[in-house]
Amino acid sequence: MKTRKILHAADIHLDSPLQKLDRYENAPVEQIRGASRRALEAMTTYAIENDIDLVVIAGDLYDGEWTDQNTGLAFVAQATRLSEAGIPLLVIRGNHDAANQMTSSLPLPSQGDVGPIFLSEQQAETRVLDDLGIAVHGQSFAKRAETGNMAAAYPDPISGMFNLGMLHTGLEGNSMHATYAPCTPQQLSDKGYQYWALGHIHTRADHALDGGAPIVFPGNLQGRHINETGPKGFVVIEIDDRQRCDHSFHCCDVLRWHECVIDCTDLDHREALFDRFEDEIRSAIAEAEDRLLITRVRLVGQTKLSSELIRQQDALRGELQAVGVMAARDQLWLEDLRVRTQLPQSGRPQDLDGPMESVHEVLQELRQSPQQSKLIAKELDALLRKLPPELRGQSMTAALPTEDPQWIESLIEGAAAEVHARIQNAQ
Ligand SMILES: [Mn+2]
Repeated sequence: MKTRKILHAADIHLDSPLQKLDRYENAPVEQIRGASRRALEAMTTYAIENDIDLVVIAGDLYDGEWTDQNTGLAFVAQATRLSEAGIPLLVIRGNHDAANQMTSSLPLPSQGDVGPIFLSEQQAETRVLDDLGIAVHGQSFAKRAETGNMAAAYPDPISGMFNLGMLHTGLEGNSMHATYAPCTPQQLSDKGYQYWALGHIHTRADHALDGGAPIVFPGNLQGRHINETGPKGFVVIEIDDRQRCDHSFHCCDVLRWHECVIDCTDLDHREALFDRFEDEIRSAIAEAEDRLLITRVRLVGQTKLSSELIRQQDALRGELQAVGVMAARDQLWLEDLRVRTQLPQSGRPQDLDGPMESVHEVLQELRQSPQQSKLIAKELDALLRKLPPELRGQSMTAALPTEDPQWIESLIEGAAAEVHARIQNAQ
């Protein structure tokens, strides 16, 4: 039997709503809005042009109930392209698109002996693709919170075939994700399949045990916000005639989220910061090839410019944007600037006494106590409530995100810099 190729994707979250984009000015909203659809198209094109024999999508194809049928139609269009190219497609539902979460559906291409595109949510099932020597085992989520070990009830492998298990799971769970369909890599490995095609965790990872089958999260197909940085795409599995496989990652994202951390230690003038930023941006742009790069700049380290950088954040944002435009034209958008620098220990006021000492102590207390930052948030919320209703909308909460501890932290550092500078000037 010739080499067979399976494309494994997950967590497409088609048309997932844009979070908090309205808080930004000049955001490339249309490009971001259309990104998940265009990534799905790019994945489909790859499958057609690279002789893929089977495509599997391991859950969360949809972000949830469609706002209108165009989301469903966008998937129908790509499923039809695969069908016309003779490439079977199998999909399981995850927590976001669990059977009881989705009230609308559209007709999809029929696949003859392969059966419907979506696997059952009633029980685990096996689809046998005889001509490929591949057996796919899997089950869709019936409801959002599938908290039992679904894999335990998966069928035994079919000997002589390449057995692939599709599962939407958080494995043993971690603090970042709710635990859905929990199971351990050992339990999956013991099943005796040749490959586990997982979905749910948006960061790419292989949890294979030593000598065991790959247990792979391909990550999501397209990053959706600043916490989903770096190349995104799918995994291609290549199977030889003895059912052994290799797998490799291919990116198909159409825009890329990026965090640009600049260490400002020893920085003594602003131009040096611009140079460092430009270097970072040029290499990130080269790596992103011709994609739009959306970057969040985070300044860290100890520098004597710290107070100035914190106080002049708005001006600095504009300056960095200008540097970005010169380096990358319209291929770069600066999502945000977070100044998290500190004054060098030696630059801190020494031999404090009297009012200076009290000010310093108050600031230290604010920096170190989570209770204090909650108090600040409470004070701000009280002020916000006094605004007339027409001013209190979403854009105000976006501009003053009092629930974000990092934002509160930056307020404290800004205040510290301001007080420090004023006292210095008064001396
Ligand atoms: Mn999920």
